[in-house]
Amino acid sequence: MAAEDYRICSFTGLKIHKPTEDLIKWNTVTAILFLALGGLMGFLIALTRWPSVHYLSLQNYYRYLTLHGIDALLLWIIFFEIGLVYFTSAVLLNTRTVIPWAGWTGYALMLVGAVFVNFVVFAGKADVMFTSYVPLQADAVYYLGIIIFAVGALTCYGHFFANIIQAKRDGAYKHSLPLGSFGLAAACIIAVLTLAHGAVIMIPVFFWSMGLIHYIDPGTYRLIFWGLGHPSQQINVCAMVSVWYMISAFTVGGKPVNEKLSRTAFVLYIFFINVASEHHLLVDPIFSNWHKIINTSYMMHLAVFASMVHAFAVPASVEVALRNQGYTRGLFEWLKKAPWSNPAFSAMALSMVLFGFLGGITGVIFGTEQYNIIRHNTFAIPGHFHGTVVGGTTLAFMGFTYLLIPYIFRRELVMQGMAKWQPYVYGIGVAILSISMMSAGSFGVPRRHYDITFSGAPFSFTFDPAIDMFMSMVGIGGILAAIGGVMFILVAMGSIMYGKRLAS
Ligand code: HEM
Ligand SMILES: [Cu+2]
Repeated sequence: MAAEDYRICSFTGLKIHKPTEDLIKWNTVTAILFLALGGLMGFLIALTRWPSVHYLSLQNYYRYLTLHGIDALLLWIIFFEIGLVYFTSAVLLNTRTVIPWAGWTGYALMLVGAVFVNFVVFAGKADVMFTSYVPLQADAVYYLGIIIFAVGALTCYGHFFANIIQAKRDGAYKHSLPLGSFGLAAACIIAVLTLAHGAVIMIPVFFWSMGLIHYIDPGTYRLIFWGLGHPSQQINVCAMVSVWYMISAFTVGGKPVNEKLSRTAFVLYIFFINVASEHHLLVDPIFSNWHKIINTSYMMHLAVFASMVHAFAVPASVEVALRNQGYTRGLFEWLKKAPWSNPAFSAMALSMVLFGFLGGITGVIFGTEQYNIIRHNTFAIPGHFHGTVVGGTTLAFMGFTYLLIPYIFRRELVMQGMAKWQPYVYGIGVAILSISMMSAGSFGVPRRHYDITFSGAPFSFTFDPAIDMFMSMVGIGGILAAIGGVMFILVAMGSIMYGKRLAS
């Protein structure tokens, strides 16, 4: 590879390969655009669940809810992760992407699949929501789109391994990968397992939607679907935790206090996360109690333990780095002097707090068999996962975008005053949204429900009046989160398009 294909990053000193840079740029921008669309849908459905606003029509509520899940959880997160794949397997190792054309092929497949799915949902032919549980049936184009997208994603996650093997040959690293890359390696291993489950279930369902297979067993569908659905959240967790370590390193020079321990924690994710998938099936009658309890009350805690390790290791890396910079007065001077107005840093810090306290703790509670029976399918569940994937992963990725803009796009951030506040506005909005969803859910308010007054139903039912307050707070938290989201899109896209160009 010719030397002129590389440049040296003036911020990090990393050697950056031109094709790698382009792949990161395109995947990141695509991710941000899908976040914008998914976020808009989230805003509209939050307004709909606010009882005195009840904004969307019945049909559009379910349609936009489907699109919200797909665009926000699948497309924003995975396109961004593919950007991270190239960042950690090439840039971070000072080496190159070995097969750029495979990267572009993967990207093109993902984009085609994404467009198919968006198109068919907007056309009203796939109001099946994110889980597309059988026997709800969507148009065949929907499943085809998902399959094409998944093949593309698999190509790109697979590219990670090609890159690190080549990097090893080139002598880019000696014994083992740096922690940021190691975490993404865990993510990519889980991704391969996950996408295999996806293929096992989505391909038959695609044939079923075309009338070539006549029956898909709903219980089997749910089991295999969650072999896809739950581990894919663990891809997100691995990628998010890697981003935490990388942001700590890039913003304050943080190094893991005990790297072996952090690596072991990533390995625990790989081994134990699939069995934890069963927490989605705790009310399903097809598994024995023994089975459910072993999987969700014992095995799952080994994965949770891994998160606890990271939850101490990342703040410790920040503390040690800041103490080394001389902030040693008292117990907490380092915390006070941390770069709170750097949006990459504050996004990471808030992401850890929201992920841990709102997403993590509630996940452990809702994942026990005893508790799940009264929380399953209530509004508390989206409350939990807006703590994990929105407060946690999305906020961490937003923070990393603030680093990619100077390092990869070579642009200065525009509207820096707004950027400084963005993580706080978004984080507080998501916290209000998530807490009020969980509060309403604890009074039994169902998720994915258009009309909880049950107007026109043969039997009347009313919830405890307290839920009016919580459901209104869902709207208010949603508005605040949407404002924070718009601030992010403005700063990110504004900088990418109009930011002052930085010398390499
Ligand atoms: C402006 C920010 C957001 C707002 C206001 C918002 C609001 C909502 C609301 C109100 C629901 C529940 C709908 C219901 O059950 O009635 C929901 C569901 C959901 N949200 Fe969000 N959300 C936001 C951002 C995100 C992001 C960034 C992600 C992914 C990373 C996400 C993933 C999901 C998923 C997967 C569902 C479940 C879809 C389903 O049940 O099929 N949300 N969101
Ligand atoms: Cu799960």
